[in-house]
Amino acid sequence: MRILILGGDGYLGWPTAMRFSSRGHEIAVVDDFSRRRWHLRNSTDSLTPIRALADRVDAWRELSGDEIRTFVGSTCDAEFLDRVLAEVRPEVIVHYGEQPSAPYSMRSREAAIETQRTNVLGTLNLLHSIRDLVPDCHLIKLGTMGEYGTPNIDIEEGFLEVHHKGRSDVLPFPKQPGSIYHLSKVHDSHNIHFACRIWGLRSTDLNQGVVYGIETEESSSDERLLTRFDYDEYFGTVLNRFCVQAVIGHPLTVYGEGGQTRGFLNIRDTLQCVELAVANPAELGEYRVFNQFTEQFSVAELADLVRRAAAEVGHTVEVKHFPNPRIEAERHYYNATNTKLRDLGLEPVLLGEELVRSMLGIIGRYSDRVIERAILPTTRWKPGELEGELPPATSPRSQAP
Ligand code: USQ
Repeated sequence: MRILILGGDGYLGWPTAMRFSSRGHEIAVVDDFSRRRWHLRNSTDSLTPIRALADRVDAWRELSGDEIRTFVGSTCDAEFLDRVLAEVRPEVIVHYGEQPSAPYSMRSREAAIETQRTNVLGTLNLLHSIRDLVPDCHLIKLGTMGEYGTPNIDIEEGFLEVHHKGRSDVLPFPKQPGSIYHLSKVHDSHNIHFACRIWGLRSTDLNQGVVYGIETEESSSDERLLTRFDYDEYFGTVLNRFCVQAVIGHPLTVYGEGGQTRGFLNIRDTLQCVELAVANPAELGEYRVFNQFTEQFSVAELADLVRRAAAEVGHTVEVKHFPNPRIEAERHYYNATNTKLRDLGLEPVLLGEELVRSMLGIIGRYSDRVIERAILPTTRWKPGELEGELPPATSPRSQAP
């Protein structure tokens, strides 16, 4: 198949490109290197020494014999996107090309606007390009479990059967996201659903949980193929951050009580899920949602797991509760459904001490690259709160993205 991957230079996009290429598909990637630029502005970096996209593609060609085409540009640029779609004629588009960080989206007005412009308008632009150039194409869009928030009822996969005053319907599940970033994904979902209902496009919205892990089958085969691994306040996800903190002897940064519960999955399972969505496409006119996570954990449970696994390989780890910079429930009900991908054949890689120990081992190889300054949170959901309890935030003006 001809598969176009948006955000193909990223944490998940690059391993996805290699996976589909290794399966014999024709792969093209789009990226505008915004993640690399955000890091440059913050003076932070990936833990793993990632190569330039062109070098990765060269290394992949040398090792696999397969070509990955690259297009450098933004999803917000209509002319660029139309040109790429007209040239590639994709049968599938996997869309990771968004600003993915909740804290980044909350750091300033400029960052909030940049996040929603990139995510909401970039995707709206894409929907128009698909409608006009490749209307049969299957759009696989990375959404997030955070769209639902933490309701006091079970979370269903995108839709809820509602009985109201003697009538019933299946309606989009109510959304209560907790950041401007998560909110941008809610707006995306509405726009994509609309495009499927009104224009007859087809899409799978993968409401993904928090991803952890470093290596995939392809990326571990040669150091030049490594994917990025973020651990900083903005782009590091919680388990990846805890593992880096354990290796360098930094106290684990549990925000608040640590009862925040989320769905999690290994990076290897992200690839498996996207492959399953490609192999089992949505029908024309269909908008479907898969909840893409394999296990639920609280933040405190993860901290304890990392502490125990690290102790076995000689790291003494302190778990510390920091004042929570976010506004979120720290003790709540959480029970989310995730049967659709399992029904399609997902075989999860489950999290345990052995897996954490293997992550700690890989992180240890690069521990001299850790920038410790990047670890503690400085962005507060409500500016002015927690003054003096966390490192001082830079003034909103100097935080311009
Ligand atoms: N947390 C800590 N300590 C830390 C970092 C985070 O206690 O050092 C807590 C947060 O307060 C939050 C939970 O861990 O309650 C998860 O935080 P996170 O930064 O790992 O994940 P989140 O902000 O929710 O965003 C990440 C990805 C995003 C994706 C989302 C899936 O960055 O792209 O959409 O996970 S989900 O969480 O299911 O919405």
